[in-house]
Amino acid sequence: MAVTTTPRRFPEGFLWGAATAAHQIEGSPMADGAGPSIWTRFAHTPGMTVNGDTGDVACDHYNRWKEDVALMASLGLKAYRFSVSWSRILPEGTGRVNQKGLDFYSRLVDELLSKGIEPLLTLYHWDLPAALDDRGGWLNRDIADWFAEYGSVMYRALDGRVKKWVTLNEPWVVTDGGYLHGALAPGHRSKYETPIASHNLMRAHGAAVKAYREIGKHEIGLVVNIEPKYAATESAADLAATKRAHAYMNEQYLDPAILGHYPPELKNEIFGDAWPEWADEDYALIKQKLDFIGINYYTRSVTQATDSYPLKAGAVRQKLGTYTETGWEVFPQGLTDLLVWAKDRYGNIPTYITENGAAFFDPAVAEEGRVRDPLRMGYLKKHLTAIRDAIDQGCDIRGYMVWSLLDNLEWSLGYSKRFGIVHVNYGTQERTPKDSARWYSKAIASHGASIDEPLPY
Ligand code: PNW
Repeated sequence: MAVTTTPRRFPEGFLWGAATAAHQIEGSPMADGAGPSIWTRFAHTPGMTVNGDTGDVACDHYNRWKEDVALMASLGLKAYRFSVSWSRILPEGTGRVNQKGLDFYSRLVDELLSKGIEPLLTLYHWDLPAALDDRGGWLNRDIADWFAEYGSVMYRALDGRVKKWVTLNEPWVVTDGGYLHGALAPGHRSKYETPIASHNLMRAHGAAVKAYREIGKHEIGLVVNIEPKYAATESAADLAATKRAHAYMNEQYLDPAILGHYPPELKNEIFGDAWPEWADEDYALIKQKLDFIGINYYTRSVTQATDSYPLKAGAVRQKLGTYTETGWEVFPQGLTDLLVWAKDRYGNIPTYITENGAAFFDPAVAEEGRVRDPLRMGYLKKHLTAIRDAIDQGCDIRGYMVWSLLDNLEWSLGYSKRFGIVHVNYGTQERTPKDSARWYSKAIASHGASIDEPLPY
């Protein structure tokens, strides 16, 4: 007798998309009256990026937005996550609005909608107006008001056409990279500044959500990067280090935004006397109802106690692991684990995977106009399967955005790392969908059913 099994499914209306960020793809950072951002300034500071790469041209998306939307439509994308460059809209960060900057995003959104692609708009993906950095940037408490002002300009211009808004992308990376280790703009290295920048990011997030409730009618959320931490050994030292690393990276931002307090490890075990006492009204501002959370997932960490500063924890490389070109272990099970963890801790808030993907060395574009990228195809297949496993365990997952639509500027690493499902020739700006893009198109068209088929090679 034939046994019939119910195929496991992605939910109705699941949003299949791809993600990018302004500084990484747009180019023309000073066009049409825009002001400089900290990334324009940082990349033009000698020694800060690999090969001195800047975002002056990037993928020239500022001029090629229309053909890029046509490309998304040809791949069958249902959603596109992008970010707005704050200093195109408010060249000084606050005050005067630059209409030409707004027009660029307005045209982009109209074009997406005309092709049936839902826009997900991120207000802050790391490119702070340089004029605000000159006034202290994320260290100045006034930034909560500046950010709410900028958000309000965007809501008034685009709410209704845009129905899914994101305040911040990855506050952990902003502070750990920008204020603690200095590898990202604005390039500071201070244990004392880091908690202040983190706290002001969260106050700005809260203020922007609050402003949205007065102006907007749709949905707004926060995007964080989560990297599940697994203890390297069962030793008390490694278990404690794992707990610290988890609190620092995974709970530091979602806890105050959703639960209204910081994990105690931040003060007691990590920052010590560098951790300020915050007023109750700050916590009230930070904790706003979120319509959804976005999670960016790339890898896990197997954690051990080290003498690193100030976390005293580090990752152990896995002898049998597979690593991408950014040195990140491929570990799909971590995505299922973290989604189940987030459901249990934060109460199954609607969740989007707002980034997931991998940098691999791709062969050059072959003569037939193909790029064979089996490693990336395998990465996507395994991670989509991991998401479906989480859905089967009751997680409310609403969509998936692959990072990234295009090969692009990987921040301080420049153009050396390629995350795109579409290859970009930086000499000619020609776009060539890689085999992973073809594979992903098929997954979208089959509503996820084809991810169970064996890979073509
Ligand atoms: C994300 N980490 O950054 C960003 O949102 C993207 O702009 C970026 O291009 C992409 O991932 C790939 O790097 C991250 O160290 C940077 O855990 C670092 C980490 C996580 C995410």
